[in-house]
Order: sequence, then structure tokens, then C-alpha cells
Amino acid sequence: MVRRAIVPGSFDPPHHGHIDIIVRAATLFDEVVVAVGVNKSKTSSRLFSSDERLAMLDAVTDHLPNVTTAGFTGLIVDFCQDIEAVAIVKGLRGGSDYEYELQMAQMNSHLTDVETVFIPTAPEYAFVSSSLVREVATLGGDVSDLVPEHVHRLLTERLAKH
Ligand code: COD
Repeated sequence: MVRRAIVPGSFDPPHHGHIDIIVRAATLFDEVVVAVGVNKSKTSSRLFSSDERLAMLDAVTDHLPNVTTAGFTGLIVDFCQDIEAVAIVKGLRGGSDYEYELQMAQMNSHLTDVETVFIPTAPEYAFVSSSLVREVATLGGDVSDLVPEHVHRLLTERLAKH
């Protein structure tokens, strides 16, 4: 039986903390699906569309043979059932992530038998979040060592148009 897991997120944009979790999940499971939440109501607050985020994730995970990407709407547990995933992998940066993620993990386990697996962030990425990357880049700060080169290029192009 194929042990398939998902690594879900907004990934607006994907950064090195995300990639590190995806790479480590890919060593634990046979197949990993990076699942991009497509939340129609939040579309206007996004810097990148879901199609753009999926394309970026495709590009930066291209070297990982057991990793694919997909968009999902609705409940994460329904998506897990649709693609027969046995686990949801989440990265944990610290205590506040843990409290929030624990509650979601318990709700998801209440809804179905899908398991949540927490992977602690690599210390060098513990302060990195998509929202801070967006904010710092928007205000002219250097985020080039926090995101893959491909993402940095698209981020720079997008912000130049704003
Ligand atoms: N290092 C390691 N991990 C990190 C880092 C970092 N520096 N930064 C973020 N992460 C992890 C996060 O902890 C998270 O696990 C993942 O990477 C994605 O992060 P984001 O910020 O891109 O995405 P989120 O947290 O906004 O993801 C939102 C989801 C789409 C996962 C969530 O909204 C969801 O589950 N939606 C589906 C609706 C649903 O089922 N709701 C009920 C839940 S009980």
C-alpha cells in the first residue's frame, strides 16, 4: 500500500521553511502531495493566485521524484479522503504554531481517521513566514536568502508592478 501524505498550506509565497518540511516529508512517505488551499474569499488578499502558487511549487519541487502538487477547496480531511492520503504533515515553528496546529489536528482527527504529523522547523527558518516575507519584500528589504531563487524572481517582478 502506498503511504501518501499531504503538506498543506497557502504558500503565498513558498519559502525555504516550507521547502525544508516538504523535503523531510518526502523521506518519510512514499508520496507527498503539496496541497495549496484555494480559498475564494481570501483571493483578493493574496499576492499570488492559486495557479501561480502551484506553478511556483511545481518548479521548486521538481527535483523531488515523489512530490506532486494539487489545489484543494473545502475541508482538508475531505481532500485527504479523495486522494487516499493517510497523513497531514505540518511544520512547527514554536509554541504558538503548536497550540493552533494541535487544535486543528484534533478537529481533523475527530472528523476522520487521518493522522497529523508535526515536523519541527529547522532553527535557521524558525522566524520565516510567508506574511513576513511579503511585508519585508514590499518595503524593499532583502529576502533573497529566505525563498528559492525562482520564487524571488517572481516576487521581485510582482512587487515592481504594485
Ligand atoms: N518552518 C517550518 N514550517 C513552516 C514555516 C517555517 N518557517 N512556515 C510555515 N510553516 C508551515 C506551517 O506551520 C504550515 O504547516 C505550513 O507550513 C503552511 O504554512 P502557510 O502559512 O503557507 O499556510 P497556512 O498555515 O495559512 O495553511 C492553511 C491551510 C490551507 C493548511 C488551512 O487553512 C486549512 O487547513 N484549510 C482547509 C480548511 C479546513 O479543513 N479547515 C478546518 C481545519 S480543522
